Amino acid sequence: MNESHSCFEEGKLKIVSRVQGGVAFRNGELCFPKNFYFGVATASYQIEGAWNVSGKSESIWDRYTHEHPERIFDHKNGDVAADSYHRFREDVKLMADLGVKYYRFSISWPRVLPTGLANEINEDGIRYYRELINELNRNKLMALVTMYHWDLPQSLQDLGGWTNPIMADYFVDYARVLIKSFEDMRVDWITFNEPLSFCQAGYGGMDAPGANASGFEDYLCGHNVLRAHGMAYRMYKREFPHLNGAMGITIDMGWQEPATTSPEDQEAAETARQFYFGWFANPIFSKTGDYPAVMRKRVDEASRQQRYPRSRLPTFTAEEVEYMQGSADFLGLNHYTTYLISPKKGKISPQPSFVEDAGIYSTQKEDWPKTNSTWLRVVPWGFRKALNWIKRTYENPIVLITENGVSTPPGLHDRRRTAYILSYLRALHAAIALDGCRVVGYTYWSLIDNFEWTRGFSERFGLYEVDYSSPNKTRTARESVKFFSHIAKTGCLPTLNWVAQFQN
Ligand code: GBE
Repeated sequence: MNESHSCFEEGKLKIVSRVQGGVAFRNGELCFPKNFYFGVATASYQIEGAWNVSGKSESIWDRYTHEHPERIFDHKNGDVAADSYHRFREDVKLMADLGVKYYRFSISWPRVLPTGLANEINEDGIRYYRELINELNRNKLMALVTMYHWDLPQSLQDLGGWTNPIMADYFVDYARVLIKSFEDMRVDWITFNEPLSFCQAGYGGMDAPGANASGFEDYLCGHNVLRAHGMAYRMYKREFPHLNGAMGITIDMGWQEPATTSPEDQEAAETARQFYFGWFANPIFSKTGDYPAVMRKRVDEASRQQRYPRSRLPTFTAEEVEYMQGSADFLGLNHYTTYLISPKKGKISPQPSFVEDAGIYSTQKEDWPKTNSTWLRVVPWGFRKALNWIKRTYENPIVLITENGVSTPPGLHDRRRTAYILSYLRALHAAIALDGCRVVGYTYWSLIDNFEWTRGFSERFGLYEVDYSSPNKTRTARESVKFFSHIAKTGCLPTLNWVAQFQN
């Protein structure tokens, strides 16, 4: 159990044991363990464009942005975005220059299966992703592929989307097509990106498909996504044992800090962690294989008071618990920021909602540094606390940071990005070296500027700037590229003197 091991071996994310030891100072720089890898991330709808090209069908984000431009901050959409469908070779070149070891990207389901179902495979869709993976592997980059980063085929939404239990079977069919199509290549898998985001915001908030049924549909979505994940994982291990690849799920966790040291605030913060993270982590990474107890208790109780004959939170069968429990080789963690939590006072509202069920009130501290995203303040210590909470709560699982990053104003001078990455990586280093958290890699979000969902193109997370007005969607390195590539290439955090050299 204790030997130091690579998580990526022979080009595969082969998770065998802990990455530990080898944490050191070299030339005055703080270094990560030898086999700790750095990567960058994107997602299909956010960068590809080519929304109706070569047999791709409509996704829920195509439909949503076309029918409701007013719900997008700048009234724009991902029809063209950074045009990575045509410019992926350039993107791979950027990554090779950066010196990262892997690329986390996602596959557009409607590009591969235009009907949403496995009756018809769009060969051009498969060709595109095969060429991308080939290009990566040729450049000694590994592929970490997200199967679902929110762009559901509209045809499946028409059947109720993730609220329909049959979706779990359809997802397994889709997953099997993907695994088979790239069987001869070096690929590791993430089933879902941030179920909390697409279930809560998609079925009870502002994201596609724009359903407005929090307290019902978000729970149904979560339920079926968890089933889909568990079933896909078992299928992978049963049908493709020879591939010896890794499969995990990505869950996002902002750190929920109690607003004060009062017992009420501390309890509310723990409830928030269980509702916002445990909802998806508990069934997979805890021994119970089920929803967190506090979530079960609160939603059951609220449902009873609201006179529903049954809880709005569905129940897993014993068989479902069995296949979900332990169904991941690693926990993909997206982390950006921190919140202050206190209990929401007053009676349970007659109107069902996820936030009401959790019964928490969330803010951020005014003096935490702001960024170009309203929701994102710079609180690096929250990262270390989140990692330690995960370590305690789920018996120190293997964690891969699948997203962390910050938006900056347009332009190439992005000292705030450099400062953000440096401070968050120091916190991460402490979590590994001092606290013994088993984190095996760090993925920066994002390689290039992209379509930020309801925030349109107004938020720029890229290490490379994209000039959307230029015909070639020109990518240009920001200052932070020099900084991040030093880290990716050496595995060490540069000193402040080093950083100061190129910042002006
Ligand atoms: C990730 O989610 C996504 O996986 C990725 O696709 C995205 O590009 C990246 O974030 C950067 O945004 O009204 O502005 O306060 C806040 C991170 C919505 C978690 C934003 C939803 C952060 C959860 C809405 N949040 N997101 S508001």
